[in-house]
Amino acid sequence: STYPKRLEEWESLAQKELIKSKSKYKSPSDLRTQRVTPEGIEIQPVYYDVDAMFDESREDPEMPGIEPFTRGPYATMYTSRPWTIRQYAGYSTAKESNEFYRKNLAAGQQGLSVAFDLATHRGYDSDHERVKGDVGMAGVAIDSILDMKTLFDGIPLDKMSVSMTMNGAVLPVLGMYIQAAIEQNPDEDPSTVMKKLRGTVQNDILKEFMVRNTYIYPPKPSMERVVSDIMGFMSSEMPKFNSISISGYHIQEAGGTAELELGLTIADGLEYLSLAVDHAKLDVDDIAPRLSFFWGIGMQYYIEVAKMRAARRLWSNCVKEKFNPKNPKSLLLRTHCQTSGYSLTEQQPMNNIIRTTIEAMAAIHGGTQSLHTNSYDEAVGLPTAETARVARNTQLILQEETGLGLTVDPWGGSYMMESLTDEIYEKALLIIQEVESMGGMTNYISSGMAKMRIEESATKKQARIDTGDDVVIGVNRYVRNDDKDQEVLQIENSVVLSQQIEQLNRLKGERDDAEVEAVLKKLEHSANLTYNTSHPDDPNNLLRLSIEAAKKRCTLGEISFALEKAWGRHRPNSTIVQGAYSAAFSTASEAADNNSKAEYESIMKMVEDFEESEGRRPRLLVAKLGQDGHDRGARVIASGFSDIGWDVDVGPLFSTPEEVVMQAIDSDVHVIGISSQAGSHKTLLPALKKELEDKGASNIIVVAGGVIPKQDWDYLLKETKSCQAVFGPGTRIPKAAAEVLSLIPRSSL
Ligand code: SCD
Repeated sequence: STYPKRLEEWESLAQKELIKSKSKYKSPSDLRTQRVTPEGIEIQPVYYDVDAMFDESREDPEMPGIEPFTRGPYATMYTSRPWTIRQYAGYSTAKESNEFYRKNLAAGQQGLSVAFDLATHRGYDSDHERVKGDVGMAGVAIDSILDMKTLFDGIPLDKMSVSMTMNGAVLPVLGMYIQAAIEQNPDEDPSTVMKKLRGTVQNDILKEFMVRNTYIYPPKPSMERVVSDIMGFMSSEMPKFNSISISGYHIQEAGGTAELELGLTIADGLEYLSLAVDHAKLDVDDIAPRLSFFWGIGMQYYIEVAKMRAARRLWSNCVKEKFNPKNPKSLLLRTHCQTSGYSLTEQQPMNNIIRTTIEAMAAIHGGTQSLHTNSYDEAVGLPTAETARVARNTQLILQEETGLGLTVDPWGGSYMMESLTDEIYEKALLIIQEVESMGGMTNYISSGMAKMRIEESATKKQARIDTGDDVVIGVNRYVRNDDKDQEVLQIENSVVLSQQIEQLNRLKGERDDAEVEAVLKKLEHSANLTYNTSHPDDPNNLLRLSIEAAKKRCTLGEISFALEKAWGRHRPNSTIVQGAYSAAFSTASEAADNNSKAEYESIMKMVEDFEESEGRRPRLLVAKLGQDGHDRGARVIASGFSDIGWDVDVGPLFSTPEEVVMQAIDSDVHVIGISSQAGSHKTLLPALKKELEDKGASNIIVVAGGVIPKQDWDYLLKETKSCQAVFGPGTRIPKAAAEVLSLIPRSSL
């Protein structure tokens, strides 16, 4: 027989061990189903290279720095330059964020990564009525160039590499950043300063429409005018700046599997290149080398390393096939990584340090260029100075104490890793082909397919946790109830707000109104043009005009609104995925906890009893208040409750308390469930309660969930009585559904 002898020998040994240990697995092949990943990959008990067993003559091995770059974009990788330690941060005012950045740089951080608040993301000045609860909460508030100059005070922008996570309001933010750099160097020619700027802007609007939701304008002008003009302008004026950071991170955070994250993100990248080449008539070799990527790194260690290796091979092969560039750099996938926020637990927060360390190692073994490690308190709020230090030190220790960087692609050649890399490559390629068959990513997103796939995956993921199929220590196994409350950073929203308004008034008092008017008119005029303005010399190029607007002291809200007048604001529609949650309970593996199935059935029965006694099902409105667009939690709750038998309405994103109350009354719901992830709960929940009272609808129950620190529970439940229950992160859906149901007063009792 040609069956390798050692393999036979292994199988018989393994069989003996299984019998001896009285394992529930009857034969070695049963071990394969021990762990099926959410991607549907069966992790094998042992990998081997069948070909090598028969044939000693091996192929020329892949090498780092050489096409298709599976093993890394650079030949020497960390052996000559380690990854950049780049911690994402920003909060409250520009002044406070600036102080924080300077301290971090002094303590070993190597590059900046700016987090903006949600008002800024969505193109509103801090004094706009829709953003009262959002100013300064989840990032730094930027209204004008004055704030931008403060943010980088004492940090030389012609030297420091700066990343900015901005997508919706990317034009005013870039305009202000570039003008701030120019004003830092008054003796130099502006164009010389721009040529020195190093960094990255996220500018990845496609994934905003899929998952992150901080868009402003509809897809067409967002792509054909905003992204396109930025790519065009940067390609010649700012050649060291990465014009897009194409993000899979947010797809993973939204509950997407690794194959979805990889496939959809590479497809996004191909769509941006098509936009540059076909629409903007730019040269692929002027654009592709400055596209960069961004991955989320979760707890599936092997899968994450394989995903990063497959990503480089995929990008290289796809770009070559579709665009045939001449510059080898056009095929290089360079990436930033961030450890997973999703994997962090509120319970036993110290465990998060361990999770983050393992994820950081996966990013490093995957060959990342730049890395952010999360702080262990981020399941409940923004990091404190103390927890941010632990997160940064995690990277310093990995970089300087361990020797992890001494070998390039240490997993290369491992039977397991090479096999997983191939497998994920193939799975992601199928997704890319599905996208291409629908005419590219813009069409795929507008058809609703992208969102549907991600939400289905998110709902299944939640069900894997709720059934116990996926173990999360402290959440569904080894649970303890004696956790001390975690101290969290408290931001005084009203203080930030009043400082921002003061600064805005100062700006408006000092500037030349006629000049402001004139440049805003130019922006609006350009937005109404129908031809391609991406060429850097075009006087109507929107980034060129945004720099001029920043120079003339236009505010972020004014610049955004000038464009909004021409394009309008994008309004998303919302549908709920059905059946995915309950399906996971019926197919839960043997490893799943049987009690969880019984619990699930008993809560379905409670809902039926409710319907019998009340004449209708319990009805829930799931709503999001303010500019917080993180809607995975809200959508998973909506799907889960609906599968359990509730009638569920999902309110539109970015609602005001008034709008939520109106919808609740119109739909005659029993309960409003508010999902809050961005820190505005202390402002907006009391406002919601007041509105319910004003409208005579205090009978409607309010419950809240999401990222709400324990310290705030009393304020919400007792002091202001603005809701009747709060559910922390990691609450299992059946438990929440039972508790909420018990809060509804029965008319028949
Ligand atoms: C690097 N270089 C080498 C080398 N390694 N040269 C020789 N040998 C080696 N081994 C060179 C590179 O070519 C480059 O020069 C320079 O050194 C810098 O290296 P780099 O690899 O480009 O690293 P960096 O400058 O750090 O850039 C990394 C990315 C960049 C390319 C990935 O785009 C980046 O920093 N992205 C960060 C994005 C970010 O912070 N995102 C946060 C998102 P040249 O340039 O001259 O070639 C946060 C977020 O969204 C959170 C969630 C949310 O808010 O919703």
